[in-house]
Amino acid sequence: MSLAKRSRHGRTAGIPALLLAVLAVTTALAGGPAQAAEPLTLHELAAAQGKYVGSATDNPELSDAPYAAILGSEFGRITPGNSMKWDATEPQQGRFTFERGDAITDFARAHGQGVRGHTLVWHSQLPGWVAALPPEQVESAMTNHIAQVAGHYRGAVEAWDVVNEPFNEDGTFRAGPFLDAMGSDYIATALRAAHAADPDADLYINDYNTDGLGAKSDGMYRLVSELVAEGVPIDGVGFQSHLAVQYGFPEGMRQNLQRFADLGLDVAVTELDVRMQLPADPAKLATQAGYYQRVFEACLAVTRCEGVTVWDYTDKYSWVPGAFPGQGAATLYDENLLPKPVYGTVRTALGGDDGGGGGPGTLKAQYRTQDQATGDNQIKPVLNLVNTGDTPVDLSTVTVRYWFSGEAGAASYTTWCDWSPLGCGTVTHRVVAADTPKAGADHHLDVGFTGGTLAPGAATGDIQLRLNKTDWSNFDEADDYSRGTGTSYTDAPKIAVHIGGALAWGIEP
Ligand code: G2I
Repeated sequence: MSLAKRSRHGRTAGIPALLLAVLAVTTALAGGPAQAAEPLTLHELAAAQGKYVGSATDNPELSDAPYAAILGSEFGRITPGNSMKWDATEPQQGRFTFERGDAITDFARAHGQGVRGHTLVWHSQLPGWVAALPPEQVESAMTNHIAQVAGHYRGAVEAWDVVNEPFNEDGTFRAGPFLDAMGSDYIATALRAAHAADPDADLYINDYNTDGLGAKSDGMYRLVSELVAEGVPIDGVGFQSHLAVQYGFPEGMRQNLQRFADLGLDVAVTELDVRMQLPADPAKLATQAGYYQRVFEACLAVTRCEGVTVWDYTDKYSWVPGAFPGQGAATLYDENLLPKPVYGTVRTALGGDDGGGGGPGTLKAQYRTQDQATGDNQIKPVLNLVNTGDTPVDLSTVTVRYWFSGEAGAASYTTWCDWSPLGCGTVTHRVVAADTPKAGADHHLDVGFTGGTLAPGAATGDIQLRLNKTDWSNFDEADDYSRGTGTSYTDAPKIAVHIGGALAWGIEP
């Protein structure tokens, strides 16, 4: 909607970030201090193009300080994952509780963020008393709920998911107390009640599996076309975008968003994540990165697309493993709150660098073996690091992990650098025991550098490493997580590279 409306929350307007970007460029042109500018955040990158990047969150997570720091800095809008739902706000008829939702709006205000209110009318997380009402009382219960909740958050919420998930997969209306009592008119009634309670909020209908063209999104299209024609107050349509690598990318997502925009409505991606069957592997992660990229590109390509919200930004708090046992790895940050390579993909899709000045995704590890003996008393990995980014990487911020199993014998190790064009004096090496030992990975060789810079496109060349147990007992390398058999260099996704503590390459065991 209008910029004037949006400027209620400073961070959601595009202008400050644009200015910031201009200032950063100006400083560089003026030959200012060599110190690298702070990379723009995801939200700042998006805001420079008139969009927002948001994240879902929830009350228990806000007491996790490192989590909250990233939530507050990297994202421009937040959505309460649970605390504004009916069961949270009106657990008993007429008794309203706003403490948890207020904690979310307080957090947003303190961090200059907007809030997507979620959600006023939904068949799920609905307290039992609603379904138990006689049909003739459902409408007044619904309009009262909306008046109280949207009224309470008036001025604090940018946009409301007024009606959530009203459709079946075939595009017909989903059954529930509201449809049963009022027919599909409940949707218009809910929108009118929300408009009366908060005339400034953008009012959305939100659903999943409507992201691409198909029967379900056709149902949504028919509904909102009628609402617009009838003058019902509706501002936008939300596309949840809970995707999975095993189900393919929604067909025609950009065209789908555009046809709703062409009705004169805003659109938004409201709950993006891309799950996969665990364990993750390079092929699944590549598919996932492609899906994230295409979703962001679709939003950027549609002028009326307001922004993209991820359904929490870290695997630490993703809903996926709880709802789909065996699946996960669906978000941008790992369980240790480190940005994953897909974070860099999203940055690039938003027109930024992939993490900036040593950020994620700028180094890759290659590996070759010169050790065909898997049962002797030494392990001899040869590594090559390549700078795939467009900024120099300070090697003193880089660490590399090669995982192996120690087997029986001494628990202490000796490590060696046999040769490197960097000079073995600049290469540090030690063996670290895993906190959580895994098969083939109860230890790793940890490699670092005392200094040096790797220019864009440059490679370190051979780093020839060797380790043994102090009792010189044998290894069985055949099952070692990071070991490969190739004698010439290939990309090594099972060797991890961290830059400044953030995972830049590889998959941990
Ligand atoms: O299911 C994913 C999302 C699909 N679209 C609508 C969203 O509202 C929905 O969000 C999720 C929350 O992220 C979960 O956190 O909605 C789930 C329930 O439908 C939420 O899960 C529930 C658990 O099922 C409960 O056991 C738990 O008590 O979260 C509750 C609060 O943590």
